[in-house]
Amino acid sequence: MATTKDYGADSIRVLEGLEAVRERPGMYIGSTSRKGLNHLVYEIVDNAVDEHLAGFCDRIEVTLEADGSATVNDNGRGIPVGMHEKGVSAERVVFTTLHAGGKFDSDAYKTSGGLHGVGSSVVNALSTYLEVKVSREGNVYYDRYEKGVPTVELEKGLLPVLKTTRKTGTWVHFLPDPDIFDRTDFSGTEMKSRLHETAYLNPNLTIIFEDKRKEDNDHHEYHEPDGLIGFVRELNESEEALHEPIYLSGEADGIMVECAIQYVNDFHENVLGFCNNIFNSEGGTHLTGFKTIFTQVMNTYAKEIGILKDKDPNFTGTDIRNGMTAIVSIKHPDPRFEGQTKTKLDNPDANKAVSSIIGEQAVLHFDRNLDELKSILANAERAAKIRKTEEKTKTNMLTKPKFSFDSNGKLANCQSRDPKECEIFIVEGDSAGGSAKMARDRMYQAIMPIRGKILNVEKATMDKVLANAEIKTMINAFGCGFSEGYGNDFDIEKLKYDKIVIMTDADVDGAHICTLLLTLFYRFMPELIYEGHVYVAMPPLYKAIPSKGKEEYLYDDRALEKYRKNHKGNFTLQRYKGLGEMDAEQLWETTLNPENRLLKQVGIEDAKLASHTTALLMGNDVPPRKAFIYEHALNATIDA
Ligand code: 1YM
Repeated sequence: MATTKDYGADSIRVLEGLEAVRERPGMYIGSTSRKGLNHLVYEIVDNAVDEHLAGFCDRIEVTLEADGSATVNDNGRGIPVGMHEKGVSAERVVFTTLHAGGKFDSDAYKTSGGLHGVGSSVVNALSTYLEVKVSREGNVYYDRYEKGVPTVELEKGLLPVLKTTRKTGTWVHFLPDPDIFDRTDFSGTEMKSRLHETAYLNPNLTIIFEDKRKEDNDHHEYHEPDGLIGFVRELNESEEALHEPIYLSGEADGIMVECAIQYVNDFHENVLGFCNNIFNSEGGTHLTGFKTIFTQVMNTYAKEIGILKDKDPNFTGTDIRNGMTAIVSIKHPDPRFEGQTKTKLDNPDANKAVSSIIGEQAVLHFDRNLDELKSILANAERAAKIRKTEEKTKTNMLTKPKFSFDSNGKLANCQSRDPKECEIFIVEGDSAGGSAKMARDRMYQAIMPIRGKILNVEKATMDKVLANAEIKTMINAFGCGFSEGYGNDFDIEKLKYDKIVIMTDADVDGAHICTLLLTLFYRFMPELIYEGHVYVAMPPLYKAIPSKGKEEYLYDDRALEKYRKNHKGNFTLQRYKGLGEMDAEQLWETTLNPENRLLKQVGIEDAKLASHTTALLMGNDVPPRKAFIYEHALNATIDA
């Protein structure tokens, strides 16, 4: 096929648009880390899901090819290939124009994609090559691009035909551009989780995932006819459920509202919000509406049944949601998001619609299911009791003199008081802690050694958590308090360190301590993670000492492999078992010095995975925990 020729003024403008994507990829896909890489696939999948929502597609295949490329295939109508007003095939417009065509932006429910239909052209711009086959009107049409630039010559603006077919659908195949991404190996684990989630949110859709990069192909078929009910069941699979999941749904003001609820015999709440199939990690108006109306309905029942007397104060929202797992999913024709990360829904009418549908449907449901109602209210009563006791504990704690972290001798603080430049290292073990104290830049780096395992916060109650000396010291050192269901005293503005760095050994115990710390932050100080303050230090695994030339620290097995390949001549390999094996100088050089060290930023956007994992991690099995740490570390972005 011939290569690109003259595309006229319009196309030049188009290409300039895609150039902007290549210049600032983060603006379009969030980041160029592995997370951003996976996003490329989700963008294409989301278009296929839109086609499903439009009622024309019930099967999507996602394949991670052995050579690092990816293929997404659907059985919808096929992207339109006819002449667009711009003088080329509509397909070309879709793949080369940012915000492709206002026409589909405004169509109700054509909004499953997180980036509102801009997806195809963004993926195209960030791919070394991208190929499209559209099966439509009896033909298979073909197009191809390199870094967003078409390489197929059109005949009177129209696409070449490869062959005839009776089928319809769209096939997109692309290779992410290594010039753009930090790494180009998709995370299969994360992708499977997201595709499974999409299947739960779209009960009539089947998604087939295949990973051909592995020796024995990883093959999964996701079809979840029970939808949100199945989703809630999965979230609660390792818990003791108090009743069958409750499903409520309806439509108000053009907004579709769906919700599944199930209580478990545990004390935390897990309420997740989705808008147009996209997870909203920071919640938003749909969740506010849900929480407010549900609290109101349950308090009304509590008074009606006599669990609360007229003079009693109402249960708080957190009392009511004690042990609740819920998913609220809405379809909104024009979703708006708040904040930088665009993960908090902002439409006021979403609050109203959810409130109206859930208010009405919950009453219809509980009027007919009194036993369920009673067990949920009994749960709320228990929570209220605990809350009252804990409020007392907290008051007592606050009236006692504040413990100072200087006096308990643990924290070696830094001299600077400018949070923007300060870092705190939480170091496993007294010996590594001692070396770190000597090695650090005491102007900016604070060291807090922790001994062995901290308390398992997932299972412990609030007063135990607060009574734990190491946790107390940590909360005190960070300076912003802590939040939990029972009141929110956390203030990120008061954080005294820009970076909180977990520094544990690269072994199972280290992984365990790291997990416990992440759980503590996730449960009681989630903003630390959301705002990107939490990091995991990656000390080197090896030191290569060549017979001639400079010694080199190697941070993982990949680095070792590379060193082996590139290094000519003999070298001795020293393997580090733990931080304690390094002297102060080595520790500075490898792990503390911002010039050389490798830090991985911890992120929790995918709270489904996180909340799932937190529960999973706190089981008695060590292997899943270890897997989590490794997966987390791999997904994290490197802070160079
Ligand atoms: C593997 C990726 O993109 N499928 C897909 C996309 C479209 C349609 C069907 C489609 C939409 C419409 C009409 C419409 C898109 N079309 C457009 C545009 N799969 C994938 N399947 N006919 C077909 O929205 O009216 C953009 S996406 F703009 F050309 F209509």
